Amino acid sequence: MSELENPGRPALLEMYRIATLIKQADDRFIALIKAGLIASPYYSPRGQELIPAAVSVNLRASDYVVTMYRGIHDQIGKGIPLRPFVAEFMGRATGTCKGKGGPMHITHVASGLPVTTGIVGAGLPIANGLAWAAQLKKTGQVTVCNFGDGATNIGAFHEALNLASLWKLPVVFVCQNNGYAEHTRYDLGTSSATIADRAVAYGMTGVTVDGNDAIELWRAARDAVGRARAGEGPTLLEAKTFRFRGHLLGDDSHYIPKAEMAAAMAEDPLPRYRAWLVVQGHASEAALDDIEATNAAAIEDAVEFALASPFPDESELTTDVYAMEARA
Ligand SMILES: Cc1ncc(C[n+]2csc(CCOP(=O)(O)OP(=O)(O)O)c2C)c(N)n1
Repeated sequence: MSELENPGRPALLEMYRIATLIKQADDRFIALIKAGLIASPYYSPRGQELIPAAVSVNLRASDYVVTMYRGIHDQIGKGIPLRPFVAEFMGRATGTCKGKGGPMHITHVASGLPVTTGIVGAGLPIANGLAWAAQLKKTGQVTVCNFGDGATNIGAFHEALNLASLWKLPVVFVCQNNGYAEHTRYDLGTSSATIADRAVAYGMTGVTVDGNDAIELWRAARDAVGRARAGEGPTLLEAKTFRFRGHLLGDDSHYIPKAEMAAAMAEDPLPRYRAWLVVQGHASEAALDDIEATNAAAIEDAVEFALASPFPDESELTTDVYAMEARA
């Protein structure tokens, strides 16, 4: 963990709270899927928790976050309320989209989460739209757009970066580079040595950081959000990380060399961050245990709420689906 300027104790502990809440929710969701209580493909963000934790402590409630199918970490990081969030994940009528969006389309505008998309790279032009609206309305809002390394080979990525740079849009493009796009290793699908290198072509700041280092992440996010907020335009922030549970649940990661997997596991960001907080005197083991116990209680409350909630009624099938109806 880097020893440079750090965010101070409240933000350090808030990052721990968010990162562990993500890990605990991920463990719980997997248990529920295995128990047959959730019927959905599941894309675990395990290993990537520190990224949204460090980004979100630099955001305001009114800022936007755009994410994708591997997105529960970004959604929890932005502060989506757990009850409607888990209910949506389980397809219940009390969910953020009345149970009709499901895990691929978690949307909660009040928390600043207007878009979750299953289409790789599709979030970037949408993030530009949100950022452009904020720029025109002079609201001071910043939009953070999360995606993987594979998304940077999609045309929309390049179009979005070009426009965002040209118009100095208040957007931070966060590439969570976990080394694989589905089953394709980074260097078999991507021509540039780093994702941040790609920023050069668009005249914007590009930064690569260790996605396992909370302080390095926090500092890079603070600078990028600050630039966007000050009207200095977008940043491409690449956080190098690793996904511990394969592309989606059930993937045995056979395409990842065993030594690479073992090395990544040894760098698990959460125990590293916990140990650092204790050694540096920012928190006691007991204080960190308390944070995790509070998280566990909040998750259980949300799961119970969701399980007790009904599925949407068949009569609701086309409600909120068509634009004409939404206008009526
Ligand atoms: C436009 C499009 N092409 C292909 C897919 C199928 N697909 C789903 S996830 C994925 C891999 C994306 O990898 P990356 O962007 O690195 O994100 P990660 O899953 O590693 O977080 C692909 C190819 C898709 N959903 N959308």
